[in-house]
Order: sequence, then structure tokens, then C-alpha cells
Amino acid sequence: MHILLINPPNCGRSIPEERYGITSLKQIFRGEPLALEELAGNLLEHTVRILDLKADPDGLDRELSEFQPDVVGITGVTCEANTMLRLAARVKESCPATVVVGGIHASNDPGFFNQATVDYIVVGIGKKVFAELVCALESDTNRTDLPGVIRTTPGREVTWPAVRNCLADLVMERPPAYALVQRYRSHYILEKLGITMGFVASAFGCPHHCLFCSIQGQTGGGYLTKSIETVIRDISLLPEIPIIRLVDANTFGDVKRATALGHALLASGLNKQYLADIRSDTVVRHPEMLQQWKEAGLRAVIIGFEGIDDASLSAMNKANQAAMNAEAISILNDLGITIVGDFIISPDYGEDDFDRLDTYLGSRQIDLPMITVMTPLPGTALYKQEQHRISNHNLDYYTLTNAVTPTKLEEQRFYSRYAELLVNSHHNARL
Ligand code: B12
Ligand code: SF4
Repeated sequence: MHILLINPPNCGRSIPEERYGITSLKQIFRGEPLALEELAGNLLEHTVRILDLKADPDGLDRELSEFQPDVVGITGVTCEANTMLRLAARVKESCPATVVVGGIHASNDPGFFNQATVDYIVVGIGKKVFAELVCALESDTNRTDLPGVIRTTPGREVTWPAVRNCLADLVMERPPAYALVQRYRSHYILEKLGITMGFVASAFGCPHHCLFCSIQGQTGGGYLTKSIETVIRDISLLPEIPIIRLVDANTFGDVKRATALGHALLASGLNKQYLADIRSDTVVRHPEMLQQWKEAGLRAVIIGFEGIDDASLSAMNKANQAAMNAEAISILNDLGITIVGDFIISPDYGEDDFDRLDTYLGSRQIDLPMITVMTPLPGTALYKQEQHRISNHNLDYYTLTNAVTPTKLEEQRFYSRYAELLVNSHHNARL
């Protein structure tokens, strides 16, 4: 079969830019579409191409007419969901391919894609089941038993066989097909910082249950880790790339395994630098593990600090405390590990709240603060809680940099303060 896997173009929209000309709040990152590389890695029996529209925005028509795909797979996050549907419609207009969608939005809100232009929706990890679906399509077998696979039924509610979410779904014996994006490699840099990065997945899901987080949808709430050998193998498949971003939501969710991975990285002689996500409480409880990872090449950690006091952390079900955040910052500063710190501002923020966060960020060494707006992403616990307050239902704006519930401050003032916060906190930004 000819299978075309598509990464949507950059497509989130920005309220502060459109309404108030504030351009600094739109975050544009670039990176390889690892989801598609993982899927392609398990489709070795077929001819597969990856089209990254973030790197090649005008490539769709050319690819459809040259490659003539039998199956088109489209990935995407929530702010890309409308674009995914538009892409599906363009595919259907130009060829008879079967269209399959998957990824974080499809997993959290599958009903959104129950449209005539989409044939199948895949919920969850997908690497194994997508290959099974392709096999069924090739042999013209109508399978209704594939876990997490939905045959669309526009106008009717979607149902699907329960998602498996087990280690076999990671298909570890088959590595991501990194070679399929070789032609785009030069695009995968952080331009502002001049850093080239490669992506490797070492763990899926997270053992925690923060109210706003959509990661639960990836694994149905489970936490699955790749074997140490698999992670080392995947990293070594990117020999030219000096910095590896472990894209896991939580690389250190199983401390015993993370410690073993740290040892293995050190012993491997790979000589790379790493960026990885960790919780602040894990840093505080296991500083020795961070020391060991530092020796293995850990350059920076991404920490979801989210709030600056216990009340806000508890309202987010973060199961963590402000004191832990403070202690983690100090441990990481002492170890010389760069901190990328995520903070969430609420649309309910008043002047005092902005002042307090500004002061907090000004008085701590967080190398690269990332500030997002609390967003009720469909499928999350926060969405259930806040859905009656949502004033903007257009998913193009669900970039986590727009308020989709009403702001307490006058809207323009809210975004001015948000922009000011970023400028103030990015004086000495580094990674
Ligand atoms: C790497 C990454 C990026 C890269 C993406 C590279 C790319 N695709 O082009 C970059 C840096 C570009 C990026 C950008 C953004 N990101 Co991002 N990103 C991530 C991160 C850290 C890892 C994603 C990843 O590669 N995972 C590994 C792969 C293997 O797993 P996966 O994506 O789940 O895919 C598996 C399954 O879902 C399934 N699957 C996926 N797609 C498909 C398709 C088909 C057909 C099938 C069958 C199956 C399938 O199979 C895959 C293999 O098992 C996640 C957090 C996380 N840990 O997941 C956030 C995350 C996905 N990003 C997020 C956000 C918000 C953004 C931005 C909006 C940020 C911004 N404001 O700019 C932008 C969106 C892009 C845009 N502006 O248009 C949110 C999404 C929340 C949501 N529900 O929308 C996440 C979850 C982080 C968070 N804060 O919670 N991101
Ligand atoms: S925010 Fe982080 S710790 Fe909380 S559930 Fe999501 S990935 Fe896990």
C-alpha cells in the first residue's frame, strides 16, 4: 500500500495578535513529527512517505498527485483539529484514499472527527493498531474489533472497541523511521536560540492526573515506558544531532527505571545533551538521580511549576506544593541544570495576580519561563468543569496562548499584562 502521513502546517490563531496587534504571544516551535515517524516504523511492508506541512506548507497537491496514496494518515493537536479536517477534505477531493486521523486531539475528543471526509479515527498510542488497520484495508477485510479504532458514522455517536494501552502497542522492536524526514532536517531548529534538536520518545502517558492536562488521553491514564535498550538504540539513530529532546510528558515517572536509563546513557558513550520533562517533587525527592543524569548529559529540564502558591496548585489537582517548586529550583541551580519552567495564568487573573507572578519570576533563576493560559481542552477534567464558561469554541484558538473563557480584566489589558510578563521574564532567557 502507498501510505502518506501528514503533519499539519502551523495553524493556531492568536487573539492578542488579531485584535490588539500583540505579536509576541504566538509561540512557533519547529520539530520533527515523531508520531508519524513512529507509525511509519511499523509499516515496513508498505511504501510510506511523510509530508511535513510545517516545513513544506505547499506540498500537499504535489504529494497527492505524485504518490497516489491508498491511505492518508493525519496527526495533530487540538489547535490543529480544524486544519486536520480541512486537509481530509482536500484529500477526498483529489483521490480515493482512505483517510485516518489520530494523535492527541483524536484521542481526547474522537467525536470531533466523526465527519464524512474522515474514514477512521484512532484513539491512543496507535503504532500497532494502525498497521493492523492498513493490513485489513489491504485485504479488504472489514474489521470492527481493532482496539481504539473508530469507523466514522457521521450524525451518530461514536463508539469503539476498548483501547489496549499495553507495552505491545509501543512495538519497540521497530524504531521510528527517522530517515523519512531527512529532507526536512534543516527545518528542525530553534531559530531564536540556534539549537538543532532531535526527538526521541522514551515513555508514554503519566501517572498523575492534573486537571488541565490532555496527556491522559494518550494512554487512557496509564504510564508505559520503552526498554532502556530501545531508548539507547533510538538515540543512536540520530548520530549527527547533538541535542536530544526526550518528548515524554514525564521521563522520570518511574524513578527506578529513570535511574537505570541515566546509568545507561552515561555508559553508552553517546555523548549527547538531553532535554527532558520532570516534576518538581521528583527533583526534590531524588536529587542524586539528577546529579547522575547531569553527568550523563542532561542539559535542561522542563518542569510544569504551573502556579506559585498551594491554593492554585491544589485547584489544578497538581498534587504538589509551592515549597517543592522552590526547592527544586534551588537544587537544579546548584547542579547547573537549565530550567524551562511552565506556568499557567488564569483568565481570572487580576492586576495583583500578574504582579505576584512577575515578582516571583524576577526573583528566581528560571532560565526559560514558558507561560500559557489555562485552557479547557476537550476531553480533559478541566473541560468538564469549565465547559459552561467557554466563550470561544473555535479550536484554532486552543493554542494555550489565548483565553477561551472570559477574562476578568478587560481583554486588551489581560493580553498586555501577559505580553509584559513574557518580556520581563525573558531578559536572560537561555536553554
Ligand atoms: C514535540 C511536541 C511538539 C512539537 C511537534 C512536532 C510536530 N509534530 O510538528 C512542536 C514543538 C512543533 C510542538 C508544537 C506545539 N505544541 Co506540542 N508537544 C510536543 C510534545 C512534547 C511531544 C509530542 C510527541 O512527539 N510525542 C511522541 C509521539 C510518538 O506521541 P504522540 O504524538 O502521542 O503520537 C502517538 C499517538 O498519539 C498516535 N498518533 C499520533 N498521530 C497519529 C495519526 C494517525 C493517523 C494515527 C493512526 C495515530 C497517531 O501514534 C503515535 C505513536 O504511538 C507534547 C507533549 C507530550 N509529551 O506528548 C506536546 C503537546 C502535544 N503540544 C502541545 C501544544 C499545545 C503545542 C502548541 C499549540 C504550542 C504553541 N502554543 O505553539 C504547538 C502546536 C503547533 C502549532 N502551533 O501549530 C500540547 C497539546 C495539547 C492539546 N491537546 O492540544 C501537548 C500535549 C503539551 C501540553 N502542553 O500538554 N509540540
Ligand atoms: S501536567 Fe505533567 S504531571 Fe500533570 S498529568 Fe500532565 S504530564 Fe503528568
